[in-house]
Amino acid sequence: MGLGDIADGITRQIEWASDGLNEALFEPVVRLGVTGLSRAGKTVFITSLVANLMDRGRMPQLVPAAEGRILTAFLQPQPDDTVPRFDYESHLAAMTGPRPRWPESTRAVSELRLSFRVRPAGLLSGLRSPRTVHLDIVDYPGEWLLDLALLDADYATWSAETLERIAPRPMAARFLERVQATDTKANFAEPQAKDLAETFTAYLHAARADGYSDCTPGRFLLPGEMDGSPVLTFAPLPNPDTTPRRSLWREMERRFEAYKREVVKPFFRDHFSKIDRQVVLVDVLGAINAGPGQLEDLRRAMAEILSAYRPGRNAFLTQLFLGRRVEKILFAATKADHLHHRQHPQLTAIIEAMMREARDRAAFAGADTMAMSLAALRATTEDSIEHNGRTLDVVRGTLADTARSAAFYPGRLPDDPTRLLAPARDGAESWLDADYQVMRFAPSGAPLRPGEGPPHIRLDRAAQFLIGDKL
Ligand SMILES: Nc1nc2c(ncn2[C@@H]2O[C@H](COP(=O)(O)OP(=O)(O)OP(=O)(O)O)[C@@H](O)[C@H]2O)c(=O)[nH]1
Ligand SMILES: [Mg+2]
Repeated sequence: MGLGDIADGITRQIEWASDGLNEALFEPVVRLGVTGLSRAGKTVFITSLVANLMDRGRMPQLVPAAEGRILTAFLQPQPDDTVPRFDYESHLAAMTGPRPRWPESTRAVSELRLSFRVRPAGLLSGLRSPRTVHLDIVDYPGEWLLDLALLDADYATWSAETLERIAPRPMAARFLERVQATDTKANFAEPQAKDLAETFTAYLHAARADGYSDCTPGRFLLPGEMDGSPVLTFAPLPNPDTTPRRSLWREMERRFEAYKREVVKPFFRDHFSKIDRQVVLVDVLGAINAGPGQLEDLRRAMAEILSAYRPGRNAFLTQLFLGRRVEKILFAATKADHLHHRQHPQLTAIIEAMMREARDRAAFAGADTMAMSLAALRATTEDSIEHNGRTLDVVRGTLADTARSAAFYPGRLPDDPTRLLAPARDGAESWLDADYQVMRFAPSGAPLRPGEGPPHIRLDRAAQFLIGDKL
């Protein structure tokens, strides 16, 4: 044994000793950020993760569970008294009950604390008593996430970019006509502002229904109690050469700034500033199915959101993340149960390529990142069928709309992700090589077995990456 080894051994023991002291004083809290646009799969992910952490029979890849060191996992009152509790029981009952269905789209923020009693790992583990670790998770409507990108923009820039981007979209025609007919230098009048905001909101709803991701301001889609208030009564307008006082443009600009200050900042300050681990859920398959325009839109929206994690990008955000950094970021393509597992590597390659830009920036900020494909709640089984003399790898499930059982082949994803991402970037109108489809399957409804959570794909590997080292 060399001198180095001895010294190493000593410092490690000292670290252990001081760890023990800290743990006696504090119960460590891991705050997991579950990030994703609307319909990405956040609520399903949180519900299934919690269920599978409480009953760990389907979590072999979560090392502390496999080692039998998690003694119990139980729900506790959440730490923030003013935030509603995540309705875990209702969501789980909806998905695993006798008439299985997916949870409703989320309309407000909620929070959950899951606490673990764990036996420490390592040589001295027998000498140390079990410790408590808390996992805090927040759920929120995905629409609100996009607003993170607004913090960087002033009204003139946001307006110009938005008007340019939506110009080719048919559902924007009515709003753009209104804009054409508007004199932005004229004196401000509330009915005109209201009309513009309503027409713009109608466009946002139509765009989202058509699979577009970039639908800001997010609260226009889900206003809640702010409905009709001035912070939600503005719209993008072209930049006039002069902006007289009391003009429509000036007041719209003021409201845009108020929206950022009164709506966007408080949300991110309250819910994003303390995050240590982050999972970014992306419905890649849904976007591929919607078309090249929607895939490119999704890529760009995610890149914008994630660039918020780059230090120095914006004074407010730098302040927000100051002194803390997200240590691990997992990029996950959700709903992978729509594909036979033979196609999962291709799906993973696509999300990896899509997130490259964002991932490099996060890596720059020192985070450990990983990409994978998963299904938080597996709704299908795999099969192979003969079709026109070929064997097709299909998935089987119950269709959500008709309750009929169906075998389904979604199309073959290319081995090289640029086969999809390049035409999307270049503005292609449809996919050349293949036709992609996504079916909406209902949750399977098979009763949960004792000691097991709902079926999933790779949720245990996701959990190991995100929190395995903390347990
Ligand atoms: N097959 C399958 N479908 C899923 C899975 N996860 C989510 N889905 C589908 O995606 C839809 C949206 O999932 P949610 O978890 O509600 O999405 P969200 O991110 O919470 O959406 P918002 O609340 O609108 O922000 C569900 O209603 C399901 O149809 C999955 O693991 N497998
Ligand atoms: Mg939700």
